[in-house]
Amino acid sequence: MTEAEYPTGLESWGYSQAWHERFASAAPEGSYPARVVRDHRGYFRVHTGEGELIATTAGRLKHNAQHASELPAVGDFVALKDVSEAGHQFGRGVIQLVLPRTTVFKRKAAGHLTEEQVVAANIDTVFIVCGLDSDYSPRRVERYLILARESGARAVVLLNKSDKCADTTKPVGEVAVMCGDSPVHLIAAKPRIGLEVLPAYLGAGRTIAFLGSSGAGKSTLINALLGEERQATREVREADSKGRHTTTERQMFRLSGGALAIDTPGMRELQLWSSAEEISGAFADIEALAERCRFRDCTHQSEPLCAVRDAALNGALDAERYSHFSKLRSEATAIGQLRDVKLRIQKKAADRVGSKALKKHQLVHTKGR
Ligand SMILES: Nc1nc2c(ncn2[C@@H]2O[C@H](COP(=O)(O)OP(=O)(O)OP(=O)(O)O)[C@@H](O)[C@H]2O)c(=O)[nH]1
Ligand SMILES: [Mg+2]
Ligand SMILES: [Zn+2]
Repeated sequence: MTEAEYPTGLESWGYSQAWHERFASAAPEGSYPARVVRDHRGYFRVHTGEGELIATTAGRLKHNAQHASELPAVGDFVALKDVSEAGHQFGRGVIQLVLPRTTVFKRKAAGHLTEEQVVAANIDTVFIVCGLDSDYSPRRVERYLILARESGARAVVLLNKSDKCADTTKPVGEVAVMCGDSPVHLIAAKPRIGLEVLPAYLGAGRTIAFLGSSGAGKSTLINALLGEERQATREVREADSKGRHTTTERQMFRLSGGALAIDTPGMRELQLWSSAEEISGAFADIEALAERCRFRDCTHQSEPLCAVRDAALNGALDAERYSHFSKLRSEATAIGQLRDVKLRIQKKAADRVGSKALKKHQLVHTKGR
């Protein structure tokens, strides 16, 4: 327990009495609260409410982490030890502890089979940004929506570059179907069309994150909200509208209205980190159809008397939506199996360590006698 003073300045970075209580009940003596505002891969920038420090992660925190996802990420509130030395341009801190997150957007780490990666933490609203140029992909929006739902944050889809799209009714309709009760807005960040819908999400102290593929216009949006060109942006490729991975680090900005906005690099891979059940939950229309399947645990692939497959065959269910559902579900099943294998391996290792410790303990005892 620490009797830390309430850091008033940190409120402008989203801190609150509730966070202070979490901090006070968990933080080590002599540490103080801060928020991670930039991930430099390997080290961080944190804001203490009074200023920014460069921070590293305490060895003990790294050592005790079971998963990479327990390590600090942009948006996290942390307990920090100040190790600044006189004469250095920047203050230095060591992150002792990550406070329990209220929401967290995760994905399966690119290239890793079973490691999850935190994209942003403690966010109120996830903006899924999708360009309506030739990079438009409703299937990608769907993947983002699934991850956003699991994050605990509210998801909002921003269909950007409306100025590049002659007929917006088709994409808006398509995305609205999969969105359920998540709002969809049609905007154009560069010519600043439709941006008047955004302030409703940007109250003081609220945290929002912009996610989406490279070139979708996330940094352009951040600049529009900041009212200045703080983030670099770059033309997309002529041929296929793909972005050039201009933003390379996750970073949080304070907007003039007091909201905190996180810009993220476009993701090359967006693999799911969900169970098959979570996937099904995201496809409400398919769930409804599934009630008429012959088997309760029907996977809607090859079982007889499957209402979902029948609907896809006779056109009542969009065939493309059915095939996307099947693909995501089998991906999720595979990940679920890998996750189980990993858990079994971890448990075995823990048991081994446990029995070693027991032996050592017994040894000490026999010696002591
Ligand atoms: N026509 C048009 N172009 C836009 C719009 N929004 C963004 N762009 C352009 O799209 C290109 C890519 O925008 P960025 O903001 O760099 O994209 P990003 O999502 O930040 O991309 P990464 O940082 O690579 O992930 C830039 O040339 C922008 O000027 C828009 O509404 N209309
Ligand atoms: Mg960018
Ligand atoms: Zn079925």
